[in-house]
Amino acid sequence: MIFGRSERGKPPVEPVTLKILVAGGFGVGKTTLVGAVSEIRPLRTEELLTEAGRPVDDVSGVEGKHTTTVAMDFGRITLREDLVLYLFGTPGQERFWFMWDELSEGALGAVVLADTRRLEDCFAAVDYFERRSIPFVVGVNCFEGAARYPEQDVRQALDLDDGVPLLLCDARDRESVKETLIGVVQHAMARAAERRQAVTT
Ligand SMILES: Nc1nc2c(ncn2[C@@H]2O[C@H](COP(=O)(O)OP(=O)(O)OP(=O)(O)O)[C@@H](O)[C@H]2O)c(=O)[nH]1
Ligand SMILES: [Mg+2]
Repeated sequence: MIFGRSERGKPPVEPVTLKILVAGGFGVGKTTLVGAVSEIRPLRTEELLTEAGRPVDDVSGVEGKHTTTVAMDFGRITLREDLVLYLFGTPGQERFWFMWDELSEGALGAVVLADTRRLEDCFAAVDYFERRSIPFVVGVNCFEGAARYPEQDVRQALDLDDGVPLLLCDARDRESVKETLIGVVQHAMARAAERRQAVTT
């Protein structure tokens, strides 16, 4: 006999779905991060990096990189049976940044991935979310061979507000990425609660 979902004891739960952006500079590991946690085959829009793009596409530090995201990455992860995240990875190269406004529509929050070898590449992403008051955390993607700096130094270099969480992560590791995403959700929820309180007091 086939049992319907509701007959197996628990009533089906309609999950809350939240939209999270994964942003940061060129080649910092955004596509890798979405691919590491997505439970569906991630939608990717990769194009080959070409010889013609060499002067503008700085691959130093990620010499093994042959493709780049031209529109977005899309993935999904169920954090709890009642909480599903839709992940939107942004294109890293500045010439595709016109996509960001579209992608950030309705987003709960964002992860700005940073590579400590090229921190300046994520300044623009930090600025972008600060200006629009979109809650974000900074995820320092720990590439092998990259020097580890004290948290305070990284915060200072990025000129981060004290309230912005800085988390270490490995974009290739599912558990590590999951923790970072939980960090975004918690931070965004806390920010929303603060705002509600500010309105009612
Ligand atoms: N060693 C190491 N390599 C990584 C890590 N994360 C990503 N990579 C590699 O770095 C390269 C860049 O990763 P992508 O995920 O394509 O970066 P991206 O941010 O999506 O790049 P764009 O879309 O072009 O901006 C790939 O070759 C990855 O295999 C990491 O944590 N450690
Ligand atoms: Mg990408």
